[in-house]
Amino acid sequence: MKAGIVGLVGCGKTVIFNAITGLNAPVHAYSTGSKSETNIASVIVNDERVNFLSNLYKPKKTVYANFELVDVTMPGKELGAKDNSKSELLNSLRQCDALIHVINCFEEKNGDDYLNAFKDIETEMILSDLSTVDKRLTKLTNDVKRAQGNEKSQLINEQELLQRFYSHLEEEKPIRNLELSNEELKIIKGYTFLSEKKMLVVANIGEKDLNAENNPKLAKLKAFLASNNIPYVEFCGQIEMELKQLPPSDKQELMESLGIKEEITDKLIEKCYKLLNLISFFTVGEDEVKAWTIPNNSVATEAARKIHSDIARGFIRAEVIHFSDLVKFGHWNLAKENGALKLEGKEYLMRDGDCVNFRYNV
Ligand SMILES: Nc1nc2c(ncn2[C@@H]2O[C@H](COP(=O)(O)OP(=O)(O)OP(=O)(O)O)[C@@H](O)[C@H]2O)c(=O)[nH]1
Ligand SMILES: [Mg+2]
Repeated sequence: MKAGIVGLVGCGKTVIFNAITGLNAPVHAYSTGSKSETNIASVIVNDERVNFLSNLYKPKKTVYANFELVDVTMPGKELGAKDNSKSELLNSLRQCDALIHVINCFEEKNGDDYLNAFKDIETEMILSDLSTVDKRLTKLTNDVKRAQGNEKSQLINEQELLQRFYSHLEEEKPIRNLELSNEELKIIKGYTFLSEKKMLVVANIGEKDLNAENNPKLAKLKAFLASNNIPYVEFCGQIEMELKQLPPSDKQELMESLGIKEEITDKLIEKCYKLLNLISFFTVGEDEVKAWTIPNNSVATEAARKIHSDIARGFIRAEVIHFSDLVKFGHWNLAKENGALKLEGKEYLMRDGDCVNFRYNV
């Protein structure tokens, strides 16, 4: 999974990036803020289940899922400023599966500003999509004229859908808010609309607001996000970044004294999994224990394809034991003897925590 961090200049994107990755990328005060800089890192998805399986099998290799994070500096104060670095920036965000939208709530401002900050970025993404749709529609007008038969009707379908998008975006509404059928989703699969991406909002709060419950300054932003079904979390980026640099024992102590229950990395990754409706399955053995990430509602062949297209192509059966049964019986064979192993076919709906051995033949 790949998440992109967005937000206005100096809102704490790089601080949050550092807090998640434990890296030390230069923050705004030390960077010029005028040129576009990109920080990319990959963090391991901490999963107790993988730890357990690794202990059980003592494999040569243990592979956790990966969470890739992209942080880009907003060039210039003016978000609307037209320059190449901005389109470069938006392009790197287009490649992401989800967006983490950071809002500066650590500086003293009135509550409206937080919501405005959110809307500024949202508008930027909407305008970018509007321009994509506009260009495509212009091209489609010509293509539709030339095309015939089946191709023509496909292009007309696309045209109608994009016209719907256009009117919606023109009202400054994100594509995310439109209800789309599976057919429609298929049509736009090749596009990477920013305002369609699932988004998680991080209120980057000040140190002194750390344990302030129902902070009135945040009320307006929270109400807006709730009514738009956009998930929201609060972090103090600065403290989280400092925490990450500490040795584990000191970290635990400081977390307790500050009343921080869960580390930012785990919490954000968990939220992103939920946001994208992702689940994990595991392959286990003496050679390797590995976690795989797939969309919820994937069937067995889709899970198999994640490993290798050959396994999906030559799929015979999936031998499945759920993680909880492996814990219960403590051994694959014991679980099998007790009837916990199921032989599943191509259409089997994968569950979060399935441990799978694919039988295939190519
Ligand atoms: N007090 C306080 N300061 C913070 C917090 N988060 C970020 N800052 C400060 O705000 C400034 C900007 O933080 P950055 O993380 O560089 O912001 P950015 O969004 O990456 O900025 P650009 O990349 O230039 O767009 C830095 O001086 C940080 O130290 C916070 O939670 N509390
Ligand atoms: Mg930055």
